[in-house]
Amino acid sequence: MKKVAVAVSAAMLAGASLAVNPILTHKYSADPNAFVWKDRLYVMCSHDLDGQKGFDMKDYVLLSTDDLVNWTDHGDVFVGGKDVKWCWNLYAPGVAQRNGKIYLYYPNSGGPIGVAVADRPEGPYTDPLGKHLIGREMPGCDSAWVFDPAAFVDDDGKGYLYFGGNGDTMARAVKLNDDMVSAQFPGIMMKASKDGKEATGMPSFFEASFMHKHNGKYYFSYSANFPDRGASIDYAIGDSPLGPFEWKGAMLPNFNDNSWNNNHHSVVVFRGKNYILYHSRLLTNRQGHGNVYERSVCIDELKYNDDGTIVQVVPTHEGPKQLKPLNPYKANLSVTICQDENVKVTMADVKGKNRSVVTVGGEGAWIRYAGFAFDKVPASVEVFCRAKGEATVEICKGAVDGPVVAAIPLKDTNGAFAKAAAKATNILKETCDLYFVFKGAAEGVEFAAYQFRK
Ligand code: FUB
Repeated sequence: MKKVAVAVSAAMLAGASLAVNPILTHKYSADPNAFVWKDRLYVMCSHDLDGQKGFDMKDYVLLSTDDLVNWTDHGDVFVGGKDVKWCWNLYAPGVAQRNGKIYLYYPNSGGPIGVAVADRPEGPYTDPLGKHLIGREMPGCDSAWVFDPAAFVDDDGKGYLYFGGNGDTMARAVKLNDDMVSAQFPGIMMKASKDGKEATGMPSFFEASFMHKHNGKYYFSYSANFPDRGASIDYAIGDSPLGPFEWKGAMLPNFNDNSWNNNHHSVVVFRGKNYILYHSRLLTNRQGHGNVYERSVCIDELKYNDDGTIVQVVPTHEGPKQLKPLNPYKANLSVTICQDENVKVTMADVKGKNRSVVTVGGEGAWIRYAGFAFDKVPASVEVFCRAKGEATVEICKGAVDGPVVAAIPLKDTNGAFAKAAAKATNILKETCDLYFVFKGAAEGVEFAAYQFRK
């Protein structure tokens, strides 16, 4: 990704340091499908390519967090043409889990829809059918766009797949069989009544179907169309996964940071609170690109009124509060990041394991890790890197030009990942953010992990 034009200095931090939206700043991401796996929040996202001029996405990027502020970039976990042979233009994904397996539903652009299976969100994924699961030719699946799959497994274990696009009568659902890789036909048209009138379709339905359950009620949400509703995320409430539904209006109206362009969302409960994930054009706009095809995923809290309707979401730059601090004394992955500049996340062989690591773009690149709790004054800190020349990892407190906590010299590591360490200073028993700033011949340095020592 091109360098962010904005440098974070101590003077700027008063406002900027609090902002954790968008949740990923070294690549563009869109169409977030959030789910909880083993008490960790995961988000499978479309991966908008730098500078793309249309929706040309080739893979999905997987993020996860346990504190809502530092997000692990697991890399591009599902690649069109590689993990699935017949699909190469990956639009919005949908994820379900059942019997300890992950089911990933994906469209090839505007359709058809396939399914892939894995033992964990990071994959590897296999394509059990070798062809699509849902196509326009299948009974009741004649939506204009057979895309934007959203999977939902009800409390009774029954699975559903929602999809479709481009018209009030184009939202569809199929029941999934227990194997999650076959479905029951015909597909069913999703309908909601509006203003007391009989339901003939989903009012102003455009794309981005999603289903969630709250207090025994079913919430079907979707992006409404531009002419009627300005691509707001609207919703309808019903008593069963297939309706009947009553239209309730916008849960996430469109907004300026999104350049009033398309949106796509999901809703998730994590550690007792409700969240909405959606995309915006905040990062590309901040970078001065203003490219509507470079989207970025954001998260905010979602609240309900007493009558079960949703309090309209006002997108924030701050995002939710950090749920728990980072532990500086454990081995932390370099790719669990709050914000960064001029770095990439790439795959590398680290001690025999194929893992995502940070690759530094050049001198001055930095990574912010938010909210460490130092319960004791640290004596030293070590990083695990692969380097080719002489560089320094400068760790600064609170800002890229904040007090220097450590300056760790890196030397040529002869093609392998190796430890480098330095004395730690300037840290008390305190909670603070740390910036890892790369100096010297830092371009190409691969950074895997770090750990403070007491
Ligand atoms: O990301 C490509 C398409 O844009 C998605 O499939 C739609 O929902 C919209 O977000």
